[in-house]
Amino acid sequence: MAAPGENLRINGDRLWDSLMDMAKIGPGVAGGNNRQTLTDADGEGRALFQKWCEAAGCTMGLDQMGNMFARREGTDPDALPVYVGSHLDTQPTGGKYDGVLGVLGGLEVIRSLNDLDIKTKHPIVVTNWTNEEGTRYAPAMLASGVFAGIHTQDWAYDRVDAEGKKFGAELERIGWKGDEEVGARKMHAFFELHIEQGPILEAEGKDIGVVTHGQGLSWTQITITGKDAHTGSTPMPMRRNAGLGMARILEKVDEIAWSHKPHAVGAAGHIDVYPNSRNVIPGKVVFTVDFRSPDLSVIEDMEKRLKVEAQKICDDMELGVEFEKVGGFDPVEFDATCVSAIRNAAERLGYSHRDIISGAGHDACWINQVAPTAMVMCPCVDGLSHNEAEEISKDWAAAGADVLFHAVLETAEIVE
Ligand code: HGY
Ligand code: MN
Ligand code: MN
Repeated sequence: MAAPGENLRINGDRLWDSLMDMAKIGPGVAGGNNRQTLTDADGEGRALFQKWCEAAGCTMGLDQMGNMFARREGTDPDALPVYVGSHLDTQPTGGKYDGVLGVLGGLEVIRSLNDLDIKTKHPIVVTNWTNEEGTRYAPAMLASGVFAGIHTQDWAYDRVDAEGKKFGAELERIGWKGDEEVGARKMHAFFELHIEQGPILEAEGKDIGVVTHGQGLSWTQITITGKDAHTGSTPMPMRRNAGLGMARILEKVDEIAWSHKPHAVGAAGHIDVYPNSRNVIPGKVVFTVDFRSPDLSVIEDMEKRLKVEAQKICDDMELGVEFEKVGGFDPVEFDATCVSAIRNAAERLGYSHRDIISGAGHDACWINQVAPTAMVMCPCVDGLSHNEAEEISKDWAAAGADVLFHAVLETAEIVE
């Protein structure tokens, strides 16, 4: 199969302008974004993405989880399409590039093919996956998980946010619930461009990360019950302080992750304290422990030790404790042929690159179960992400999109 010529490049200025225009929708308070899934801002971002795709000559498909599919026809309508995409939803204090670079990088591939009047045998489909972040509705990668048959659609529709609003109702409310059956689409391959969200590429001066694997993830929600009481008049021996129990457990979470250095990680990002009043001893806390590692046996060991240690701490403190697994996926190995297409593209284009394991979870981790899948990463400043100060350079964005362009072209087969 003919490889694309090394001079074939995307339009970096146009990609950057689109990133900046999308960033205006659902702005944060510190220069980033708060465009959480199924909010009105999410709906606005979807509408802008659809407008751009239609202006680029694509037809838009929409499935029952709100996943969007912008299709550019190939010369062989029966050939399975090459999919390319990521997510437009953001964290509450998110950056402008997490997910968005992958969706608009895919759109830039289409725009560049149009500019260059290149035809491909396989159709190409740019995808926006609903609720990748898993903030408002756990778990992360929810809609790509339904697409890959990991979760049922009914279970996904019943997920509730902190205000008790159901996923299915909110998807309907913003007007982005489609008719297509989720997962009915078959793919020739799937590629996802994403910022690294870690420090390795920048530290090593590499333009491109060739993602060979994704580390696994485990989310355990823990509910501790003690007794609300007055912080002033309740003697220390009488207290059943759920907040203190959580603090001791979080110390153990850190200890457990460090015991598997250098790769394992652990923390709790979601913490709800009840009644969360300055002069009431917390009678209840609910928090989610996030453990990750490239090694499944390490994840299983961390989950097991967490339960044993948390149960012991709560028993000693006469606190109640419940555990619920609210998210997780095993470590992922991406498709060797797709990974080679990305590595070859970086070589051909003269970009410095290195193989890398993704520290964050991505929709590609689930799609990898139903189609040949790989990812390409670009560096981000100080490795910072899930922070409004998330930043990349225009050159990094263009290099990542160039590599995506070549990998997609090689897989979709240029028709001379
Ligand atoms: O949690 C993750 O790794 C992803 O950012 N949703
Ligand atoms: Mn992401
Ligand atoms: Mn993210």
